[in-house]
Amino acid sequence: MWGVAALGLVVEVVGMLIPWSLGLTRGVDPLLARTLFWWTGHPIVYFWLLPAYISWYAFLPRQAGGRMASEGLTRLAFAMFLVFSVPVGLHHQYADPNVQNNWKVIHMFLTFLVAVPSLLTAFSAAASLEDAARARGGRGVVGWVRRLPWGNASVTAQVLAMVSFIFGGAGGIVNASMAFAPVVHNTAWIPGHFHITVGTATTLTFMGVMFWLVPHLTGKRLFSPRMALASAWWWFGGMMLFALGMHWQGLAGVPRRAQVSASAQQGMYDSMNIALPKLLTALSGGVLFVAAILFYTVLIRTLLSPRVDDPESTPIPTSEAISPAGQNLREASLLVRRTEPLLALTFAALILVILVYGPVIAPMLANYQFIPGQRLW
Ligand SMILES: [Cu+2]
Repeated sequence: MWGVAALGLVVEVVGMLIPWSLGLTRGVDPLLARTLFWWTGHPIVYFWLLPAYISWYAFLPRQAGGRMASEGLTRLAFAMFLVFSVPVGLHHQYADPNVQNNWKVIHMFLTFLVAVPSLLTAFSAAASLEDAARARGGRGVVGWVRRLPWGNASVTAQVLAMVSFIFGGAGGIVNASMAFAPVVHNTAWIPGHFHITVGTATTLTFMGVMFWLVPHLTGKRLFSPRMALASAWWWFGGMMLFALGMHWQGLAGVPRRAQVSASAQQGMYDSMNIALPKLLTALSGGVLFVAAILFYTVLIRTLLSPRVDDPESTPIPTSEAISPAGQNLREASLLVRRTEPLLALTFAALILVILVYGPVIAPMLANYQFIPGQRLW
């Protein structure tokens, strides 16, 4: 994925920015630069998200006392991410001129396809948690949720992270849609969206992973598991308040960045009826500050505590699958060289990227305009 995703930024930096900075060219073409940037810029979110997914598939089921739902489904989800993560960058450029609407629409539909592996993951994660809760005596259609190991800070942090990602994913579909994007474009909605995706779904997952990984790597015991648990709940609560306040303000029209002078802004905000969402956002800062203090206290006190076990004596919580890889899949990886399916998928991803970016970039190259811009050096 990184090989394919990095190409855009590499071409932009090596072909445009470095020659410009050395004075070899008169400027850059901003539209082409933006397009190459978003080729890489969209898949950058998977740099955060996929490690969290790996934890949800490979470790969390075991930690909760259950099994991963299906190995085949897991492989399919990651294969779909590889193929569909890159050819979607125009969904960041709906407002850019000189890009044909047809291509924006095609990138939009490919973006919606990325929702498929995310929904597979939601199904798979819920199924493995249900498996864990039923093994612990959970009953009922939803009553099993109570039997999850809510006292385990690592599990709780990751389950709360998944809950936040339900709202983050729903908002993402709004952002990706050409019909709704202009409503939320450049408003407070957007940073609200980041805070429940990267700021909670992935950050809180990483916090949960650290609660077992740091003891595993150092041979030290987690300092105050109760404080660790509290930090997860405070972070989740704070981010939910923040996101509610910011999405709400965005819909009211509050800009994402300060765009006018402070006095003019005051008059503009007065007409918006945003006292309540502003209060929520302000409160959330305090809640998140408490969460951060709790988290870093746990982390630093853990690191400063004496070593009590061999490093790596805490087991890595690797999950088994309820439905392991089928006979075909296992035979395929024995008969065919293991790397071949991966190569074929990478090749498919590259072809798709060329198909949907070629006709967008070719006219930009044909109409290249040197814009001098500002020299900051
Ligand atoms: Cu994107």
